[in-house]
Amino acid sequence: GAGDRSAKAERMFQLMDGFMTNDPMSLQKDILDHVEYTVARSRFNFDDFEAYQGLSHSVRDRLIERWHDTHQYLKRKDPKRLYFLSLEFLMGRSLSNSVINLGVRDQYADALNQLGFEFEVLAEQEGDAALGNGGLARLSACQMDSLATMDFPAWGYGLRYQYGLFRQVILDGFQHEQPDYWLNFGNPWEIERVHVSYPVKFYGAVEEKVLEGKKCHVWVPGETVEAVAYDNPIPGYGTRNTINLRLWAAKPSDQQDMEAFNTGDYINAVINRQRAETISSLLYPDDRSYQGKELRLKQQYFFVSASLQDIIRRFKDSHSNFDDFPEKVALQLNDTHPSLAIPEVMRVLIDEEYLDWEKAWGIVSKIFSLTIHAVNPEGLEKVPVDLLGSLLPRHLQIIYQINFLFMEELKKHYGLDYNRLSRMSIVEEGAVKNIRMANLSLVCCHTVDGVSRLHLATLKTRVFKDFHEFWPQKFQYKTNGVTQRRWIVVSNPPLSGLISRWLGTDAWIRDMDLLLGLRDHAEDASLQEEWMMVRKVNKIRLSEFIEAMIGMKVSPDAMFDVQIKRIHEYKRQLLNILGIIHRYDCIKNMKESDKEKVVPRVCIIGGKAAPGYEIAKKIIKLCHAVGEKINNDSDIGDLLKLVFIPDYNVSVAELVIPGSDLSQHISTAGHEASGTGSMKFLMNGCLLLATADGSTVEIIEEIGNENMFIFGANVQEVTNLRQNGLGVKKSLQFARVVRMVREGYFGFKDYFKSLCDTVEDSSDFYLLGNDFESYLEAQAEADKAFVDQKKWTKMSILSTAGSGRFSSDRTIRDYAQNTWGIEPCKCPS
Ligand code: CR6
Repeated sequence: GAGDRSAKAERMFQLMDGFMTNDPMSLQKDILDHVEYTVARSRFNFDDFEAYQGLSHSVRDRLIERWHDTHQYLKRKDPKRLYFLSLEFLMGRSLSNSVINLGVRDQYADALNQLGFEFEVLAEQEGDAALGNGGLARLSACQMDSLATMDFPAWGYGLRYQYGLFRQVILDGFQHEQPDYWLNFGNPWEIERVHVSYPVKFYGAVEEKVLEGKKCHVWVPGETVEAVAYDNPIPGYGTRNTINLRLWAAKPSDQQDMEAFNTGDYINAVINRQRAETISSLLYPDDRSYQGKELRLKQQYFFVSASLQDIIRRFKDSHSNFDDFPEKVALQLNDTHPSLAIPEVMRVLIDEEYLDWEKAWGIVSKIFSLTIHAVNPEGLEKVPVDLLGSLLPRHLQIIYQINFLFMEELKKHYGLDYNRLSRMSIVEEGAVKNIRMANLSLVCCHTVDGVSRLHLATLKTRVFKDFHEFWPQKFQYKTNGVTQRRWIVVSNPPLSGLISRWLGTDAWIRDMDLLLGLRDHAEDASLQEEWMMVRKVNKIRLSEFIEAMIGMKVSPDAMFDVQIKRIHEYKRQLLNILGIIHRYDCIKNMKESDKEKVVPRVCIIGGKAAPGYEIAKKIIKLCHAVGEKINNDSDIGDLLKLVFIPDYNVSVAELVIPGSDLSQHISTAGHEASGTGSMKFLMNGCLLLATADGSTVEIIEEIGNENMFIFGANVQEVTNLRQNGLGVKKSLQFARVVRMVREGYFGFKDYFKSLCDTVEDSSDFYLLGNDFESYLEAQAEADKAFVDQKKWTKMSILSTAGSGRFSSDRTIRDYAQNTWGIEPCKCPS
């Protein structure tokens, strides 16, 4: 029952508070206890890694305490909860983020000092949790941080992959993929919940039965797999609220194979059971294309089914019927990956809870919302009907029924407009019949969000034109954001301190709009001086990292020009490299006396290519081949360096971003749905060189054209160029640098041929040739600005000052009000 906290609970509370004190003595004892009893190393003899383990278990205890309190409190209050379903979460490291959000960073640092350890050094021991590919997955992680910080009653649900995103190893300039078996050394940030587990069914057949005079569908599965919960506490900043990210692991089910055991085939029965675990074994490493793979579909249903069983159980704990389900539950689909949740809720309500179709549909149509992250039609998921029908026979029936009713509705509205009906149908007819997951979601979700204003405009006029005409009110956008806790406070402590000193408060850590206050001081000489100092410190740290990683010395006085993100043709790393070749070519042909005017540059590129993406892999090789030439050319010296940072991931980003002067976000306009890397650079006072694509359009509104380097065709121009045939305006300079690659100036002539072909005249789909000239102009502008360090620093301060709108706190507040209908519920401290 609800009631007040019992006397016993009160006593427990006091006791716990007694345990979890944060003075250096208690923390030291706590860390040593964990070294001795949890890690089972002698407290007189342990190394940095073991110290990290002891430390993180000590932090974990504090997380668990708050996490329990939050759950108790929410259970009592029973507010509407948000359930955020995502197949990917790119959490990175947890230690630094946790101690900062818990407000015990300095206490732990002191305690460790007294034990003879340094916090930073131990933090470096932690590996990244890389259960995601790129932007979408890191966005989920940032949003979890904001949900917790703003006291929203929310849960994250996902998959606990045993292998995260592959590690990138570079051999002779080529990318090789190595498995990321990240759980090897244990994971102190998760809590295994062996008793929280649910059976998930696959295959089999649907039988129709009559129960109490009503026709019923009974799905008799052919395979059952158990989903076991692993909970990951997510602490808010400056609040006691600590929410849960629940990830599911697949385990063999006891309900299965009894048959096989009974027939005596013991060995094969055990081996068969092990197969169950493959469902959660690996993350698919492709971030933007979809292949109708059975295992991927199994993953999707597995996590959706387990999550919904959990959510419905929690609801039923305190509700006797489903009438107020929509008042208590909001289900957010992070892209269409979890969209099987829709037919799954219908199935559970109808087949297991015995609601009739209309009633179930009434509920389903009120609880789901969807965020679309894709732009390209190839990115939209399609599942072959045969595959879906064999894996989830009952769901296919339900999807057909939803589609039938939808088609009837459309006919009422449009008459027999068959073209429109076939475009909007959930079922795609053709040689292979497919279920269009986006159409299914659009029909069933009450709200569909794009990830930037431009992205929504594109969706409305292109892929979802028909749906927008039919349901204009369903479509919204929430421009992405990132969390300043991780991307300033954790990753850039010197800047964080500087900002707080100049604003006279650290309240910006929860309210980013306060950064606007920096605008008043942008020209203040002493702020500028401190600002430059901080930037210099971070650049030195980055150059040390580069030297340690690849053994190359770079000068922190040069301009650090950075492009880090997944490698994709549309992101145009190739444009960047061709620009670098041009720069090299210019310096090479320069009179000695002119070289003094050159602004020294260190060009840094990092990112992974999907294992099957040949062109992207060639771009990585080209980067190395060009770097090899430039970096060893004595005519060039320190005027130009090209560095490829291997194995780009969240913790590499945390180090690189604060140390960059200029960052590139140069996708062909209309292709980057939002982009979130740019926001992290912006917050850290790095200037942007960018096209007017995705969220950059909105960044320009905040920072002003004059404080950025914007170039290239805009969306309208891209459309026109493509309609009128490409390659209209191709500069001699562009032709020259492509020819250098083609003719083997950097070696590997045959290998690079197909790469060069992609930008040759009429096949230059991403318009590198068209944008090259204006790209070079923007680069020249950046050089000019950099020479004037006062001007540059002012632009840098104004970048940080204007970055408030790109906090994920703003995004989440908007979702909470306008999509999910949830309110904060703050656990008393
Ligand atoms: N690849 C978009 O391409 C966007 C993120 C997060 C992406 C990117 O522009 O910032 O999502 N899309 O919304 C998908 O993952 C499908 C991405 O990360």
